[in-house]
Amino acid sequence: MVVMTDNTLTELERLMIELPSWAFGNSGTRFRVFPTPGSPRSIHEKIEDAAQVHRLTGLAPRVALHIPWDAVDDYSVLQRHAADVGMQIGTINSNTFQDEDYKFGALTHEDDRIRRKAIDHHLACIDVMDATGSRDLKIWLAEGSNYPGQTDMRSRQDRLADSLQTIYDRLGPDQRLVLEYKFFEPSFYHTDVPDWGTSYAQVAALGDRAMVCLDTGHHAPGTNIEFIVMQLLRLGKLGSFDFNSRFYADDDLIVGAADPFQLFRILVEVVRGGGLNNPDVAFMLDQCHNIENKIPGQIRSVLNVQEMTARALLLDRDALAAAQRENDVLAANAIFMDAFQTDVRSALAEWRASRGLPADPMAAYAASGYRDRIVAVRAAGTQLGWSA
Ligand code: RM4
Ligand code: MN
Repeated sequence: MVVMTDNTLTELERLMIELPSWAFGNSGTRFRVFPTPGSPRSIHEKIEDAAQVHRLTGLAPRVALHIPWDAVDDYSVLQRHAADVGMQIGTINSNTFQDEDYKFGALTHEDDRIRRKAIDHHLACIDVMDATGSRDLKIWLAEGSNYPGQTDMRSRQDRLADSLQTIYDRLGPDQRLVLEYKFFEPSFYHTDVPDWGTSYAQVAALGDRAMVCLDTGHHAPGTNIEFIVMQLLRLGKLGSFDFNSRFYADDDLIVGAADPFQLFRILVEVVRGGGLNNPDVAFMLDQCHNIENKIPGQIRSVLNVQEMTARALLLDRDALAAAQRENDVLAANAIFMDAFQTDVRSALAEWRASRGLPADPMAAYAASGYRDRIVAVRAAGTQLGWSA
């Protein structure tokens, strides 16, 4: 039986993970979207589903919106609805990847009219943030090119810098911009923000309230993601995580499912770099549950983050530092692996029960009857899809 120290429990108590609204809607691959019975028909229902995840885990009081997918006429009504079910509205995500005009770019587009339209969309997202009290504007750009010679990569960086500056200048004093990178897709040859270095260069030019968003699924296979985490924390520019897992490309699978050891290594660097429970570093999920049920899929993900955080906190850092100083390669590695291989599940179950939460949130969800209710109540009407 693992004994958690008071310090570990205090850290776990403060852990907060933001849920993506789009994880609750139907999603799929480019081949097929399989609808899940009971999927939400409105952003209100997505927030109600997110509230179930929080109710059963105590870990996820915020839900991120994607605009225009989650656009409503009155955001104060939406905010009240969220508060009524115990939730807050978190990060606002812009979307410049589904409009016909953006075929050849948005914030990098050669045509000033289209580039201005994309900038204005971001300014409208900041209006939403003002209304919801959200702090972060998250920008992920689908721009790039498919063939060598197709476009001038250099001038696109210059236009991107100019566009981001206009957006950044509109932010309020307590608001931030986080720029997410992704190495490929939908563009297959070059991408305008493909890596942390490009994101860092762009946000560093803007100022203190512009940071990098690291989506764990957005790297080439074999990338040492924990090194990037270390470096961005060292530079004070890690603004947020989009957690998910992947086997091949941007699979958006349950966090920790594909490579639990990688999740552990990332969280070890987060703890090492002061990024845990640090308001400057938002923990978010970015996932699509294509074949599994969405609410338990999100429950499983937040529990996996909690479990790996607990294991990272168990790492004996003093012993590790001593072994590192001695260049005792095998001892250092053994200390590291000991923490990873510690089973914290029953300790966390007990701890949950002691706080009035279900010891087993997955079982509690299955027993709650919530799924049967939404399947019945939402049988009529149109379910929301990933791109609704
Ligand atoms: C993108 C990116 C963004 C997310 C969309 C849905 O790949 O990861 O964070 O908003 O997907
Ligand atoms: Mn993402």
